[in-house]
Amino acid sequence: FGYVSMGSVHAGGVDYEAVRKAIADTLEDESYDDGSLGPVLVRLAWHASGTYSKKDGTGGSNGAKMRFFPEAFHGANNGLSVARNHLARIKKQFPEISNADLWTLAACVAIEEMGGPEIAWRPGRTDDNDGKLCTPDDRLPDAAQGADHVRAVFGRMGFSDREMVALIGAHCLGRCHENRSGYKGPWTRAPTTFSNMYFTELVGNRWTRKNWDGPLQYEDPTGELMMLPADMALLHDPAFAVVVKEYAADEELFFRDFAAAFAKLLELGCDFDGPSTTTKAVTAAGVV
Ligand code: CCH
Repeated sequence: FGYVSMGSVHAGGVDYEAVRKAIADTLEDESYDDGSLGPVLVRLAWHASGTYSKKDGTGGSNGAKMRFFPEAFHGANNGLSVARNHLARIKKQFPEISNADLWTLAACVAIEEMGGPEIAWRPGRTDDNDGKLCTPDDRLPDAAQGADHVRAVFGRMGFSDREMVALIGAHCLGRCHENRSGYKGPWTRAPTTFSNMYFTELVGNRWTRKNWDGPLQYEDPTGELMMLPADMALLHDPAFAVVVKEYAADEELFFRDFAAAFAKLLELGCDFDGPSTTTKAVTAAGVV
C-alpha cells in the first residue's frame, strides 16, 4: 500500500475494514422498499455533499451538517432520516469514525456492494457540533426544472456537463416515494443494482406524461418506470443527450466516469492532507 496515505488511514484509530463490513452486512432489509438500504444511503451522501458552493466554499459533506436543524428539515432531505438513523446505529459500534466520514463511506460501500464501480474515498472529515454551518434551503436541484437549472446547480458545485450526466446516472438506484418528494416509482426494473440502465431506459422508451393528481412526471409505455422532468432534460438538451447516449451504449465508460465524479462530489469542500485512495485499499489496511 505504498500509495495509501497511511497518515490519514491511521488517523483516529478507526478499523475501516470492520466499518466497511458492518455497512455491507446491514444493507439488505427485506421489509424496506426493494429490499436494500443501499439507494437511500447513496442519496444521503449526495445530499450531504451537494450543498457545496465553489463561490464561497460553504456546504459539502464535511461536518455532517444534515444532523442539525434546519438542514435535517429541508424538503429535499425528506426520508433521509432512514439513512441517518441506520448509520447512527453503526456509529455506536465505531464511535471513532466521524459521521461525515461514515456517511460518505457508506455510499461508496453501498455502490460497490450493489455491483457498481470501486470509488476512491478517504477519511479525514470532521463533525460539526451544531447547525451554524447549515446552508440555505436552495442548494439541491429541483426535480421539476430543466437543463438550465441542472447546469446552474451542478455548475455551482464545480461539475462539467459530462460529470453532471454521470452523477445523475445514480438514478439507476432506488425510487421516488410519494410521501417524501411527491413523485412515485423507480427509474429501472433493478433498483438495487448499480448499472447503466437509467440511460438505456431513458433512450430506449417513449416517455409520456403520467396522468395523475401528483406533480408532472413521465412514464414508460408499461407505466411501471418513471422519469422526473429534470431527468427528461438530459434527453432534450443536445449536449447532455450526447453523453446519455454514450453511457447507454457503454456501461464501463459510465462506471469509470461515475466513480471519478462521485469521488469528487464526496470531497467537495473537504480539506485533506493525504492523497486519495480507494475504499478497498483504505479498508484493506485493516486495524489502524
Ligand atoms: Fe436523485 N432524486 N436527483 N440523485 N436520487 C431522488 C431519488 C434518488 C434528483 C431528484 C430526486 C442525483 C440527482 C438528482 C438518488 C441519487 C442521486 C428523488 C426521489 C428525487 C425527486 C426522492 C424520494 O421520493 O425518495 C434531481 C432533480 C437530481 C438532479 O438534477 C444525484 C447526483 C444522485 C447521486 C449521485 C438516489 C440513489 C435516489 C433514490 C433514493 C431512494 O430512497 O430510493
